[in-house]
Amino acid sequence: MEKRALVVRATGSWYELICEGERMRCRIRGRLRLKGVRSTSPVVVGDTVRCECDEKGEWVICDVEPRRNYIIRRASNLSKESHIIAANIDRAMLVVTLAEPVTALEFVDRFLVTCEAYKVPTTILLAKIDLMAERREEVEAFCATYRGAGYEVVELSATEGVGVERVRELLVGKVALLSGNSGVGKSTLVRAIDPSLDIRTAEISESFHKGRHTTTFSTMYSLGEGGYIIDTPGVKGFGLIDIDDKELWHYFPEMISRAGECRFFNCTHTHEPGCAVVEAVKEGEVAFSRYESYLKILDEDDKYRK
Ligand SMILES: Nc1nc2c(ncn2[C@@H]2O[C@H](COP(=O)(O)OP(=O)(O)O)[C@@H](O)[C@H]2O)c(=O)[nH]1
Ligand SMILES: [Mg+2]
Ligand SMILES: [Zn+2]
Repeated sequence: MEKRALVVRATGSWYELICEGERMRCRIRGRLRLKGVRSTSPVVVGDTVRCECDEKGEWVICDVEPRRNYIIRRASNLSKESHIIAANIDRAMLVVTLAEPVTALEFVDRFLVTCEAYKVPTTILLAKIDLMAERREEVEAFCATYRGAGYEVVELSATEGVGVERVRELLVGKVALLSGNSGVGKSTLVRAIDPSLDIRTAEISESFHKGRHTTTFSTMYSLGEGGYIIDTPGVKGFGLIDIDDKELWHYFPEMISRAGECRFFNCTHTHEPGCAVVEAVKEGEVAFSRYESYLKILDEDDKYRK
């Protein structure tokens, strides 16, 4: 007998699935493991898998259905090993904080580039907004940068209930990936959205695995109002993979909308005369921090290849 199931937790050694409304735990068939070339795990959260009952009466994952999309990161800048964070995602939600902790803008931009490259619509959640009451200019500047680039930015305070309703709306009937550095408030947000979720269990096993080579596995929660949210552990260095230097600017929406005006059709928006992107940066229409991230990513990828 065979069953189709949704992977809601993947630790590398065991997998938790939802199959016909019921949860089950299972392992992966040995041979399948080998197919996960260059990826730390062949089965990830969000995958639809097929399982079979083995001789011992235990369910094993025997096949993974093709993925609609996925979010991937390189284990580190110099590593060739990649790690798929989650698959079959309708929307990514990037949780960013300007205080406690400070999220680096370069990290935000790298994450957004990855989402653009994999065609995953992304919403930015500017969290712990309650801590920013006296720093409104910074909040406004951040919102202007990313709204100007074409992203929705939701001001959020999970502890005071600000913006939570908008997040809930975005989640209905969808599979959403919640990402962001450790400590920005992802788990607190999940609890605010659906207080009935028992995410303590997950947190305990998460910390249990700390210190191991891969502490990065995600968990998918099924929400009371329909829809799923994937809580990822802190994503630190967010390496980009498979993106060609020549294509990088295609993943900055505000560059796309201006590149048509560049003098050269193959403009890289770095040194060329008559570059409409550089002009827009000078005019303050494209945020300098975004352009800076673009240059940094180009530069770093060069070093990586040499
Ligand atoms: N001031 C404030 N603190 C928050 C908010 N959301 C979470 N926190 C605190 O930030 C810390 C990290 O939260 P947590 O949800 O564990 O972050 P995670 O690592 O992203 O899952 C905890 O001490 C939370 O109480 C918020 O909206 N405002
Ligand atoms: Mg957490
Ligand atoms: Zn240009």
